Amino acid sequence: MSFQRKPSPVQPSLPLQMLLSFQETTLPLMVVANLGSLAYKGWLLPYPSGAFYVEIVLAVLQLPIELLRLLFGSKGNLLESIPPLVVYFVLSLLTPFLSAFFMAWQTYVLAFDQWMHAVFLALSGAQFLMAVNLTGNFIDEGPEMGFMSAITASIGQFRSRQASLLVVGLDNAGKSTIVQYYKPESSRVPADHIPPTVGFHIDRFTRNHVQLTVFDMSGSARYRDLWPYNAAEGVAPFCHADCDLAGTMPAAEVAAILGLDAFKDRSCECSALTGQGLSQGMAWLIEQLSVAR
Ligand SMILES: Nc1nc2c(ncn2[C@@H]2O[C@H](COP(=O)(O)OP(=O)(O)OP(=O)(O)O)[C@@H](O)[C@H]2O)c(=O)[nH]1
Ligand SMILES: [Mg+2]
Repeated sequence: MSFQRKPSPVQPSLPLQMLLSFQETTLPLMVVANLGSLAYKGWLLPYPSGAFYVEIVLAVLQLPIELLRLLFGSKGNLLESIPPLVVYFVLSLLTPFLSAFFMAWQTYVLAFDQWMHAVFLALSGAQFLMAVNLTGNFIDEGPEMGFMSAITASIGQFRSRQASLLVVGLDNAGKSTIVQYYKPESSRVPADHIPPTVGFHIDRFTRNHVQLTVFDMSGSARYRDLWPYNAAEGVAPFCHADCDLAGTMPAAEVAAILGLDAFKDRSCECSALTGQGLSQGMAWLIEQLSVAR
């Protein structure tokens, strides 16, 4: 079994930029509408002393705070730079509080206030998620990890990861049975219904939070020319011993005969039929992928 990292192309995100520009343009309108709503309420309704002026100040302050946030977001996106995105993330922490204030906590809340700030909050939330995804891509691409990158790296960890696995080995070795075992139960082909693979078979599923694309190659001599040796970035030997059968050789003995001494720490007895040992095998493989990142 060999593994390969999927390259992540890093470019500024167009949808994120469109959203940022849209909010930059409409923000002054929203602030003016907010002040208009406050003036209307102040004219009609009695405010507790001081509350009216506090709300006016917050409405005015929303303009520079949100504008700075959007400008740093645009700078980080367009320059493909992480530090401005970190400032964007920090300023984004204020957005839900300001929106919540005008949607629920100010003295008088009109339906108009709720709608206006709910739309603004929803757009900011979508934009925040896009920025997290983009930052993760930048981190994947950059070899050096400074202080700022380390902060956003932890945010990037929540992104789903992807990897391609190439499964090769002798025919009838149990490759397809192992691959099926790793799939979710609902889409798994029962072990006694798995035919010998013709050519190769591609499966896509998620395991240990990693989206895997598995190329299950036939081991038959006539198809071995198809094995794309050059496509692999690394090789993870995976010695599969049918320990569910009586009289089978212990895994350590099989590894010794195959000269896999260097991989002793990774040999364990497993069965594709019972699943014994397979979870540890996949956990080790995923760990290698994380290390390779
Ligand atoms: N007892 C036992 N039988 C197994 C195990 N793994 C696979 N088999 C059986 O071995 C046979 C071959 O399994 P496959 O998964 O089709 O083998 P393969 O390596 O994909 O073979 P090709 O596609 O021809 O390269 C099937 O009858 C499986 O049920 C195992 O762990 N224990
Ligand atoms: Mg097969």
